[in-house]
Parts: sequence; structure tokens; C-alpha cells
Amino acid sequence: KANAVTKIDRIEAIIVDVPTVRGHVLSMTTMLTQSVVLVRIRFSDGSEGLGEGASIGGLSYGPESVESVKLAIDTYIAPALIGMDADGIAAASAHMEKAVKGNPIARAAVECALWDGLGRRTGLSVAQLFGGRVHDRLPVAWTLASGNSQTDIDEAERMLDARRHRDFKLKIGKRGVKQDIAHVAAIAAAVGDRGTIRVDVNQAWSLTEARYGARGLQEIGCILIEQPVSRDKLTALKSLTDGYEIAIMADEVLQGPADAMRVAANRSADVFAVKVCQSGGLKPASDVVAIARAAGIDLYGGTMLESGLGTAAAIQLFATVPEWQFGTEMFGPLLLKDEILATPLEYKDFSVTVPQGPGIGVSLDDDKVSFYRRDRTVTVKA
Ligand code: MUC
Ligand code: MG
Repeated sequence: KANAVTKIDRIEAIIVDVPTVRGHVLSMTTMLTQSVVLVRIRFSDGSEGLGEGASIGGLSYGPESVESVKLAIDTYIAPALIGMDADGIAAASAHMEKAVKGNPIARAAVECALWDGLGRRTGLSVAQLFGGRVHDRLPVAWTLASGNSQTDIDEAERMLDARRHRDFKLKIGKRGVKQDIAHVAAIAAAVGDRGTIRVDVNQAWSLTEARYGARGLQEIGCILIEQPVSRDKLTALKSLTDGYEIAIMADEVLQGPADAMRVAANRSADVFAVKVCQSGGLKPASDVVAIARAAGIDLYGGTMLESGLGTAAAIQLFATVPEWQFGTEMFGPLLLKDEILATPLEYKDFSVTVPQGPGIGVSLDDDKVSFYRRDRTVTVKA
């Protein structure tokens, strides 16, 4: 039938656990493994779409975990979407928002898979579906978070030598502010003019600590502080933004366009960390970008430490945005000990190449997925 509508037939959500290359020490937890949810949608014409939802450190980073993401998809999102028009992403997203409040990471994983499916069916990349790329490559920062200053300096040297990264984000907030400033100062002095230094506090500071931290960090040449205070403390965030030269970036506070509007309305931050998962999908993330651009807020392409799949999806969208004043941190797959894409993303010359090809432009290595899936069945020979 020429005009038969392609429908959403089946939505599968798989939790995979992949060890990290080293312990990733954050203010709230230390990650030894990254867990993500891979989503595969099968459509009635035989086509497929892939998406990914990730968070960081179980429930220590934010209100969703991979377990809650899988539950929301299996129990609420899949039944609501099965049978809907595969190409009607706006309708499916509206339906999903009606069926599931909050849970942006779960919604994002499914929405990404719908865009991937549409791209594969039409032969267009997700970047093309979002207006076309304006970049072939994007700059990629690296996070130094071994928990030890000298180990971090050695790691930074290796990244500079390999021309893999020159912008470094340091995870702080676990130790006292004074110790943290000394740690950042040591790394900043070692890196010198070869790169830039930023920090992510992951909400750990009170306003008083943050004031002391902002003053100290700007004096040693650190260029940005990410989410210094709790995501509930918008007034505190604004007072830091207004009070210091160092750029203040919003991360955890941005759970989609409505939060972006709230932060932009009072100009409570200088920069948005745009995260596809945290925003609720590619389209809402593009709305967050639009709000920032309209408000004169700078942009940074953020990650939830997705594997190559979710990272590639975000790269497709980020490639359509003219200016990322603070670059991106699309290094997720490089923090993982093993690659689950059939062909890894290309990292060189301090940047990542935007994948070519329809949809998100990547495919999974099915053997790796079988190996790392949490519910894998191991067959033992008798
Ligand atoms: C975060 O809070 O931004 C992003 C990079 C990284 O190392 O951790 C994440 C989480
Ligand atoms: Mg952050």
C-alpha cells in the first residue's frame, strides 16, 4: 500500500554497565562503572531507531537512575506510544509528556530513537532534520577527576601530547574549598597557556563557600564554575553570576526548556550546559539552546557520560548550532574501558568528527551489547 503509515511496533530498553578507564571522583560519588539505557524501537516497515538515556552515579547526581529510566520506558512510555505514527515525533512527544511527567532522561532516550528511525527511513542525518550542520567537528574538553592532583597533571600532559584535549574540566567539591583551589591552581600552572581550566562542583557548595571559591578560582585563571550550588538555589546562583568575572554555568538546574526559561529570565547564569538527556530529548535541548541564544547566555555542549550512541545523538544536534562559546565535553565513550559502537567516533586534533550517514549516524556492536547488558544470560557448557 503506497500510503500506509509506518507505526511504532516495539520499544526495548536495555541497561548496560561498562567499567570506566579509571575511578571518576565527583563531589557526590566515585564512578567505577557507567550505566546507560539503550533503546531500540522497531517500526512496522522493518526499520529501527536507536536512542540512549544515561545518568551519573546512580541517584547521587539527579532524580533519575538507569533503573528508573528502564521502568518508565517499559511500564509507561512504551504502552503509550505503541501503534502511533513513527514519523509523527511531535505527536509522540506530546503524548509522552502527557503520559509521563518529569523523567526527562527516559523521555529523551525514546525521543532520540524516534529521530534516528526517521533519519534512517528518509536517508537524512539527525543534523539535517534539525536544519543542517554548521560544523563538521566540535571541540571536546576532558574531565580530570582521578582525585589526585599529580595524577591529573600527568593525564592532562598525555591528552595535550596526543592532541586529544586541551580544555580541562576539574571535578571539585569533595574536599574543602581551600584544598580545592590549591588543586586547581597546581593543574592550571602545569597546563599554562596550552589549554583552559574549568571546574564542576556538582552542587556541593553553600553560597558562602561558593563566594570564596569564585574569588580564589578566578584569581588563578580558571575560566568557569559549573553548578557551584544546589539546583534549588537560583538566587544564590544569580548572586555568583552577578558578583564575579568568572563565568557561572548552569547544569543540574536545567531539566528542560521551562527551567532554561526560569534561569534565563533572571540571568541567573552566564552559560548553559546543554544536555540532551537532561533536557528531555533532542527537540527540547534545541529549545534550551534557543532560549540561551535569545537571552544572550553562552553555550556549552554537556554530557551525561553517554556511550558512543548518546554522544553521537547529541553531536548531531550540536553540529547545527552556530556557536558553542565554551566548546563541548562530548567525550563519554573515551571514559569507558570498552567501545559498544560498531565503529567508534573519531577523536583527533582536540575535537570529535560529526558522524555522517542517516539518523544518528552510528550503529551498535551487538556482541558488546550482549556482553555488557545487565540481564545477560551466560551459557555454561556442561
Ligand atoms: C556533569 O555534572 O557535568 C560531565 C562530565 C563529567 O565528567 O561528568 C559529567 C557530569
Ligand atoms: Mg556538571
